[in-house]
Amino acid sequence: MEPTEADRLTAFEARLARGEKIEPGDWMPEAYRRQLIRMISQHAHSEVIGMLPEGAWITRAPNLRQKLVLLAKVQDEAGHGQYLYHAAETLGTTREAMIAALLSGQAKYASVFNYPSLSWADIGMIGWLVDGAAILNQTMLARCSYGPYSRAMVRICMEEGFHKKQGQEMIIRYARGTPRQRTLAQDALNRWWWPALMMFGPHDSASTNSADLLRWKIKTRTNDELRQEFVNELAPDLQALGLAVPDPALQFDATAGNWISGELDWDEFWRVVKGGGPCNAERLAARQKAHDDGQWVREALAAYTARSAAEAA
Ligand code: FAQ
Repeated sequence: MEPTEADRLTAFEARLARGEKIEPGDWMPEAYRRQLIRMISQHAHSEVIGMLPEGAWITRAPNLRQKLVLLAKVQDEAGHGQYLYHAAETLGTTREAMIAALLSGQAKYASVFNYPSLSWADIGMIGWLVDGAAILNQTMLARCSYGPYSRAMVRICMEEGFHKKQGQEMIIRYARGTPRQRTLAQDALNRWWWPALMMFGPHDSASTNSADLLRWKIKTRTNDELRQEFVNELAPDLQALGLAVPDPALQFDATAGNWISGELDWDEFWRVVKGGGPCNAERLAARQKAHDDGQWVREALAAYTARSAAEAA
């Protein structure tokens, strides 16, 4: 007798409980597939849009070494986008559909990339805070139940580790540097601290997807748990450098061993997520231009593929 949907779901959940990875050809609930496509494609878009705030500084790097480091970092983000689009394609969606959703403004991407990078110190702060936040989240995702996503995360996390170190190294140097460098580092911290905390998403109580994601071991930790770990790691390190975390309410709860933040500005978060941030329009326009400029490459590739297939027939 053919297994029913209920039998399949039970067998699927038993696999998850045993810690098995789900692979592309395996049976999976439609909601699991939809959640993964949503999350992996948003993640891919974030990597690609995330190239823009830093890419803007490649031509203004203060010396050749710094330019090489930044070039390598931005190029890594493009690679991360590639792995992730491929991982999403294993679930039955297409690159074209995902890009169309991004360019039409229908798909989301990380809110943090809708803020401008105003000084060279921002490059360091993005590396330390934004890559640092991404690593915490992605180390969790490297253990997620979907094989292609978890394997992509392993390599991505290694590269993000290098990105975080380059940012941390720069900020430590600036914090111990000239008064002008200290001011630049503090100003960058003031502007990137809250957007970095927002990367972890809304509070658990407002997180519409977490219940499904936790049930299916796509996420294994909640938005608030990861955000707390981030604040616990960053607040003392920044303060040790003499930098002030721009949160007057920040305090250490010795009983719980946690640094407790003030409340995030959730109106701002949702405004940016919904397209109303300082750079949303600029970011999408830049992606649209890159897409249009690449049209001839896609056409040439399609023509080459068609000719190769005709010759082989
Ligand atoms: N920005 O129900 P939840 C990087 C949306 S990669 C925009 O809690 P979920 C590398 C969410 O989509 C950074 N939208 O959502 C780099 C949902 O809307 P939907 C990206 C957000 O999925 C570094 C709604 O709000 N990383 O930085 C955000 O359970 C430097 C309700 O939220 C990933 O994408 C946000 N911050 O948790 C590159 C990791 N937060 O879709 C260049 C994978 C929430 O229902 C330079 N993703 N929303 O319409 C995840 O881990 C999760 O999707 C979360 C959100 C944690 C982002």
